[in-house]
Amino acid sequence: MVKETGADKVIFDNSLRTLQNYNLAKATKVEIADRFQLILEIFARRATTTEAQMQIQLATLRNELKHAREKVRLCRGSEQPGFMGLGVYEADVYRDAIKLQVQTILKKLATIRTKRILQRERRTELGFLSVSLAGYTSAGKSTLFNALTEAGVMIDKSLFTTLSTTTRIVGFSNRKFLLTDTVGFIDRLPLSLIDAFHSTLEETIYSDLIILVLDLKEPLELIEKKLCVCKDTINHLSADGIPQITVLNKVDRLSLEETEQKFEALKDKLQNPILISAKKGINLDVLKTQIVGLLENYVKGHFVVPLTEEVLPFLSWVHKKAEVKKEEFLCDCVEVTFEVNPQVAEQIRSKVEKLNGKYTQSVSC
Ligand SMILES: Nc1nc2c(ncn2[C@@H]2O[C@H](COP(=O)(O)OP(=O)(O)O)[C@@H](O)[C@H]2O)c(=O)[nH]1
Ligand SMILES: [Mg+2]
Repeated sequence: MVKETGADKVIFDNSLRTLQNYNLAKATKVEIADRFQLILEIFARRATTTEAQMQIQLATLRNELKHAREKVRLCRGSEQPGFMGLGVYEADVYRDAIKLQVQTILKKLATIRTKRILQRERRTELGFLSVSLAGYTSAGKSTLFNALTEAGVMIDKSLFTTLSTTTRIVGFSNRKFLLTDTVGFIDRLPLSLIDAFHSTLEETIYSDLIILVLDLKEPLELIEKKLCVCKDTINHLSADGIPQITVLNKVDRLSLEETEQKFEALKDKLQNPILISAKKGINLDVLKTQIVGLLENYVKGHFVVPLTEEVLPFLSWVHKKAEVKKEEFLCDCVEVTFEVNPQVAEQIRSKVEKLNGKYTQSVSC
C-alpha cells in the first residue's frame, strides 16, 4: 500500500511496540506512528499555553523512556526512519538524559500551576464573551462551528492575531462573541495522555458558555457514557459552574419517533437540551437564541470605592472573577466597570458596600 499510494507515513490505530515499529519502518521505509503518537501530534498542534505544551512534552518523554532501552539497541547501525542518530548513545546514558528532562519539566509545571491564572486575560483583553464547543470527536463540533460562523461578521484580522484558527468572532442578534472549536474527546484515550488532554482542553473550555455536542444517532448507552465522561472532565477542570447548552446533533438521521424516545430518556440529565442538525441547519435559530439568552444573563456592574489599603486585594479579586471593562484611578477613589454573572455580581456588591463604596448595576450587557 505504501508503494501504491506513495504514502510517506503509516499510522496504526492501535499501539505498537518498539520492535514492531522498527520492523514496519524497515519493511516500508517510511515513518511509522501509532495511535498514541497521532493523538500527541493533534494535541501538540492545538496547545497554545505553555502548560499544555509542557504536558505534551512530558507525555512524549515518558513514552520515549518506556521504549528507550530497546530503541537504542535497535538503532545501532540502523537507517530506519524514526530510529536514526541514537546509535551513539549507551542505553543508560540516553535514559538518564530523558529522566533529567522529565524532572525539569515537572518542576516547571509545578511553578506554572501555583500561579496559574485561568485563560481569562485573553478574552478580557479582547472584550468579548466566549463560547466553546465540547464533545467527543465526530459528534459534529466542527460542522456546527462552521454553520454558526458562516454568517460571521468581518472583523479587522490584525486585532486577533493571538487567536488560533479554531476561534472566530461570530455575531447574531447584535451580539458578538468568540466561538472556539475544541480538540474534542477521543475514544480510547491512552491513560498517560489524560493530563496532556486536560491542559489542551482547559484553555478552550474555560469560557462564558459551553456548548456540549452529542451525536444522537449513536446508541443510547453510548450517548450516556460519553455524556458522563464529558461531565466528569468539565467538573475536573472546575468548569462546572459555567452555563451549558447540550446540543443533540444529527436529528436528520433519526426518525421522529426515535428522536422523541431518545430525547425523553436523556432530557433530565441535560442542561438546556436542543435537538439540531448542524449539517442540515435544523433548529440553528433556536440554538442561536438560546446562546444569546444565556450570555445575556450577564450583568453589567459599576462601582466607585474610596482608595484604602484593602482596595488593591479587592481589585485583583475582581479582575479574577469578572471581566473588567474599565478601571480608572482617580485621586482618592477608583472607578470600575465590569461584566459578570449575577452570583458574582452579588458578591462584588456586598464587598463594595463593606468598603463604603457605591455600586450600580444594569440587568444585561
Ligand atoms: N447527518 C448528519 N451528519 C452530520 C451532522 N453534523 C455533523 N455530521 C457529520 O459527522 C461527521 C463528524 O463531524 P465533525 O463536525 O467533523 O465532528 P467533530 O469531530 O465533533 O468536529 C462529519 O462527517 C459530518 O459531516 C448532522 O447534523 N447530520
Ligand atoms: Mg472537529
